[in-house]
Amino acid sequence: MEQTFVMLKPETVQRGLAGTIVQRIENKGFRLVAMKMMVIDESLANKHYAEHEGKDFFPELVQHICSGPVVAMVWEGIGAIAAIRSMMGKTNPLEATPGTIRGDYGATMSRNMIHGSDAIDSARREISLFFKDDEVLTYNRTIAHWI
Ligand code: IDP
Ligand code: MG
Repeated sequence: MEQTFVMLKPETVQRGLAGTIVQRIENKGFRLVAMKMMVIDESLANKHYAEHEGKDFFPELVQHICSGPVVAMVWEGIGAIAAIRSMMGKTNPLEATPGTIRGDYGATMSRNMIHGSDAIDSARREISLFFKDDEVLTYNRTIAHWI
């Protein structure tokens, strides 16, 4: 069982697509174990995107992710990290396959709708940046064995 950090970026909230995208991940069968709306401050944005510090797009990236409410979530399931990355599609929405989230709803790199952790280590790191331990829930669903 894996946990992954997923964030719906400000453009997704502004465009009224948050529910649609949450629905897609729910429909796939993954379990939502934490969720909150928040406005990210610059310090958290810098930490979250630390691997991109120094790149030319970094200042715009940080400025944008702090520009309005986001939806931060933890999703759980077998192979959840890679599977949700696959559902997201390529970073550049113009290259993302139709049927993926970015392929269906995005048009530019800087407004590509969704963030998802790319590995076990980054998932752990990102979850702990955004959520306290007791905000990530443990519960069973009776339909689990049908998924
Ligand atoms: P990912 O979100 O698919 O993991 P990363 O390479 O980790 O992609 O980049 C983080 C975010 O930074 C991307 O989702 C995108 O919004 C933005 N980004 C990445 N590369 C560029 C770029 O070349 N120009 C503008 N924005 C970029
Ligand atoms: Mg990334």
